[in-house]
Amino acid sequence: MKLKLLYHGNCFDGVSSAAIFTKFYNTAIHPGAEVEYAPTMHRAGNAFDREQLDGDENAIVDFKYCADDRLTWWFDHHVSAFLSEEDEAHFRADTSGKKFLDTNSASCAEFIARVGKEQFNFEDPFLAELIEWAHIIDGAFYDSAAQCVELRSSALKLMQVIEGEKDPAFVAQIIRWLTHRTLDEIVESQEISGRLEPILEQHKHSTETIRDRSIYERGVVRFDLAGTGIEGYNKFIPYYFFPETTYNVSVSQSSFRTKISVGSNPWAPRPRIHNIAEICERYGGGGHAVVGAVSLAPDELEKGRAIAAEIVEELSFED
Ligand SMILES: [Mn+2]
Repeated sequence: MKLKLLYHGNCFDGVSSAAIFTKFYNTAIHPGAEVEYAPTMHRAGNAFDREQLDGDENAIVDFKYCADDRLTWWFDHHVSAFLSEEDEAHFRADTSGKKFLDTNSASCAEFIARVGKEQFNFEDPFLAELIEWAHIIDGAFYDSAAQCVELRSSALKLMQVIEGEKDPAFVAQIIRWLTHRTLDEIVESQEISGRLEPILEQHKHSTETIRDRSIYERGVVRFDLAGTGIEGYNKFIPYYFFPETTYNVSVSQSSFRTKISVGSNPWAPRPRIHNIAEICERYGGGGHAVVGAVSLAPDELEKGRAIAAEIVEELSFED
């Protein structure tokens, strides 16, 4: 008996959901089943390699629905859970009682735990710590910028490893550990601490570089990372050094694009008044009300800098 479990790859909630579903399945549904894991990622056009649905039972957690009769279990909480109206109709017509969607759930992990308890009489107090952290991380319910930048908690450290790990076999190992080891025990293990060291070193380097290059004026922090080799960074760093800021605007450059990133501080003393998605859309970019980006060709650095300067001007307060 083999369960194939597809989970949202490189995502703390996806991995947590896989661990919680594993324990649920092995306790309440099919004790002794062998579980095989596969990560799944957002791709343009179609989301699935359907050949992956090769278990005796197949489950997807924290990811889009797949309208395939081989899919036996499904849990998701994303608003964009369906690739098409046909997929949604396929889900609505399902009578198995094993496919679940709740777009109001902050994390898929807590959703699986809730359904397990309410409909299958499954409850495991050991999973409470993991469920709580999936809720904080996937719902972005952080206490402070310091919590996200200093990365003191084991959950946030493990999140860094999960988000950057390229070997699915190692992530499968993390999922199995999460079913019976605490987050502290996992992060203290040799396998994780060895992987964590270079990640934390890189994080420290980008934190210091952003601190040194940032300029704060009239409610906006701006910085330019072109030429530093830094392509991505923890989006809370500007708010850690400039808690008074409402917005941040940055320019970065990689081999495949020049990027203008625009964000807003969740803890700002002066609340955000602009819709950042709307501003980015004007320059061909997009995003959400609170965070957005514009991507240009890699050699359009000067154009990117000019756009960033215009956005900074628009976001700046009068004083
Ligand atoms: Mn999720």
